[in-house]
Amino acid sequence: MMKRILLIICLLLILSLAACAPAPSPADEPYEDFIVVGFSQVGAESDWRNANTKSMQEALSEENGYRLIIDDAQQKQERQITAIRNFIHQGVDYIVLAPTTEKGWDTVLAEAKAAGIPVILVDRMIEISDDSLFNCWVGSDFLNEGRTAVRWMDQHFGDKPLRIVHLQGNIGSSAQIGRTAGLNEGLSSHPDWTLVYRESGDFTQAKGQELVEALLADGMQFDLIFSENDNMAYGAIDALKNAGLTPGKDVTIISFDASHTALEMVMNGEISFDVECNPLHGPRVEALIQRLEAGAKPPKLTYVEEGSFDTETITQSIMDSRGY
Ligand code: GYE
Repeated sequence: MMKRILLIICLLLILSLAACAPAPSPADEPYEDFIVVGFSQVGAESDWRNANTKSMQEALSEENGYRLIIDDAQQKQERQITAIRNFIHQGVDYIVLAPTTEKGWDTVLAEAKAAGIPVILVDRMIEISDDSLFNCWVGSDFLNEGRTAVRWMDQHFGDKPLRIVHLQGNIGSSAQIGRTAGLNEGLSSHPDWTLVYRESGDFTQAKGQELVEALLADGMQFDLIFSENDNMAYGAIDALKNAGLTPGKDVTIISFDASHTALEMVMNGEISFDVECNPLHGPRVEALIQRLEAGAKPPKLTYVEEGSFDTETITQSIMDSRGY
C-alpha cells in the first residue's frame, strides 16, 4: 500500500514538473540553427549609438535566423578586446566590431583570423598594418562630414571674424579624427576664424554641458560651437540657456548626426546646421553577412550617403520620414 502511495506521489510530481516547463521557444533551439554574431558595440553614449544598436538588433533577429550577442564596451577599447576574445572562445560565426578608436587592433584581430572567424567593421574605421585582418567595413565618411560643416560656415560667415568653441568626440575615434580634420582645414583657410577652445566631451550630453558651463563661468566670449555630435550639442544648448543666452542667435551651433531630437532643434532654430550621420547599419551588416554566407566577396569599404540640414532646408516631412 505504502509503495503504491509513493508511486502515485512520484507520478504527480513528475506531471507537475512537466507542466511547469515552458514550451520550447526559438531561444531554446540549439545554436546550430542560427548564424551566431558577436557584436562588440562602443557603448550607449549617444542617440546615434542607441539607434545603431536598435538597428542591429532588428536586422540580426532570431526571426531572420541570427543569434546576436551584444557586448557594450562602455567606450573602452580594453573591454572590446576582451569581448572579441570571448566571442572567439565561444566560436561565434561572425564578429562585428564598432571600434572605439582607430589604433590597437592588430593583435586581437589576428587572433580572430587565426580562429577563422570573419570580422565585419561597422561605423568607425581602424588603422591596421594588414587589412586582411577584417573582411569588410560599412560606415560614414567623417572627413567629408567635417568639410560639409565648414562649407556651411564659409557660406554664412565667409571671412568675418569668428570665435569658435570646438567640442570633440572621443579622441582617437574616426568620427572625431575626420570631423576635427575638416574643421582644421577650415581654420587654416580662414585666417579670421579663431579657435578659442578645444576639448573632448566624449560624445556625451553631460560632458558637453559641463564644458560649456565652465567656459561661460570663465567669461569666455565665442560666436560658434562646433559640436562633433548631437548629444554634446544638447548639453551645450542647456548650458547657454541656463546662462540666459539664446542658442541660434547669440551663439551659432553646428552639430553632427542629425538625430530626430536635433532636427527638432534645427526646426526651432537652436541648432543652425546639422550634418547627417546615418546609424541604421543593421540591414547593411546583414546584407554583408549574407554575401559572405553565399561565398561571395563583399566590397571592402562601403560608404553611406548622407545629407545635411539647416534652418532653411529642414521640413516637417523630412523629420517625419526619418527612421531615427
Ligand atoms: O557621431 C556619435 C557617436 O561613431 C558615428 O559616435 C559615430 C559617432 C556619432 O557616439 O554620436
